[in-house]
Amino acid sequence: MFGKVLIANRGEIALRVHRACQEMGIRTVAVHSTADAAAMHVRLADESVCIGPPPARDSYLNVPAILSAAAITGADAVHPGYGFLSENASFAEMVEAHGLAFIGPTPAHIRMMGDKIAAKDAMRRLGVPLVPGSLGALSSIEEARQVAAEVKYPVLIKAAAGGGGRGMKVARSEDELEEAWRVARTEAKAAFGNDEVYLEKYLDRPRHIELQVLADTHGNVVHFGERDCSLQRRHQKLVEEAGSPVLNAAERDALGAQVTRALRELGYRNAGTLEFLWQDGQFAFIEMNTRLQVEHPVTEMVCGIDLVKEQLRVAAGEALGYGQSEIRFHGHAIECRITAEDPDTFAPSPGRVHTYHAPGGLGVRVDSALYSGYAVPPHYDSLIAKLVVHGATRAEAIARLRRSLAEMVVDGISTTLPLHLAIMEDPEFQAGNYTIHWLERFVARRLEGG
Ligand code: MV4
Repeated sequence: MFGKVLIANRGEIALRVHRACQEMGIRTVAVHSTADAAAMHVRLADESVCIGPPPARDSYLNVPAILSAAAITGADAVHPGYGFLSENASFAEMVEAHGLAFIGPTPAHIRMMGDKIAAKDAMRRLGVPLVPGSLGALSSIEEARQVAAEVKYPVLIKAAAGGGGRGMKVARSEDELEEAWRVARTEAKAAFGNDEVYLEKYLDRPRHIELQVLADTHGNVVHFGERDCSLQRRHQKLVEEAGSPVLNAAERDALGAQVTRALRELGYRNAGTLEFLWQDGQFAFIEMNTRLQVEHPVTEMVCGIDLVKEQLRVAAGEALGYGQSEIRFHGHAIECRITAEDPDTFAPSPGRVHTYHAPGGLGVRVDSALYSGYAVPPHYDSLIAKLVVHGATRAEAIARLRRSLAEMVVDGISTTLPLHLAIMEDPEFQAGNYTIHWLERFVARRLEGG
């Protein structure tokens, strides 16, 4: 096992990785910007190195500074967390070139999945179901017209280098296609330096369901079930649950078997998540994330495993040591992403937290780097705490979240706690009756209602 791991991240996820290392007897190195000198991830790590000024591009994205920090502290592995450099294939390559282990997939797999066309092509060849659309990149507007006529309108033009909702344009009919094609390509070129686009039939009311997988370097691949991440606003997830209210055990097993077979074939390693759109009982693969995700705790709660420890073990070359049949799903888990934002307008609300009080009790977990007196810096994303609960049933998990949200105190800044409480109290949410569009409408309705 590794002796020392450098954690190339900040906030709650840096703390999350530190905790796994600590329990495994691995020492940790925190890196931080000057804005984060008093941050909890720095306080708890065994060592810390300042890697630059507040802007992420000069610190948490500063590859030479991070590699130097690893060298001077004698770290033997790097955990990238999520965001920042976590899905940067060149960074993973440089980490390995410096003789360090990258705690994640191979650079080649990160690169493949970063290209949404290559990712879909690989999954198609491996028999994973996709949304109907173009086979590969569109070479001309004529080809776009032809494929759109085949799959029928409405259609979406998506950027190969996109993902997470960036670089997407809908065309509801043939008159809108040329404009969508032109705008998507222009935006993709400007945002990613790559104007390759592809086309898919537009699904109008899907759920976003993703599957958590883990692979060792000995050919073993398992899945840890699905998460329903449909409750999002402007591509920011607010609530995630495991399992999905719309899947039964047989459907989960069938999807899992198909996906683990595909990833074994691909020679994938470490953790990953396959994103699907689900509509009318059908799954369609859209993208794969080659990192540990924000919402991984709901999976941990229903499976009773520590995904970060598993990442560390397989990155060190250990075999999984268990099979799919030994992974069981117990009860239901829900996560609320509490952010430092106005709960009505979503305006950022950085600043000093006077009082922080975390809820507790059976089945309650809070992943947060907050403490009383901490100042949330304005330079980074606004996530301040993940409140995750487990219950024997979905109804128990919701009841537990309602009482935990009511117990939680974050004073001095605005947070989304009141919005989360309102979601938990909503009858449609309680019935599990929602799509990817539900939350935007809920937020609008709440605002009108005053
Ligand atoms: C789609 C779609 C409908 N049809 N693809 C948005 C983010 C990116 N990961 C894929 N996205 C979508 N792709 C087809 N063919 C609708 C979305 C989408 C979405 C997907 C998941 C979660 C939230 C979403 C919000 C708006 C649009």
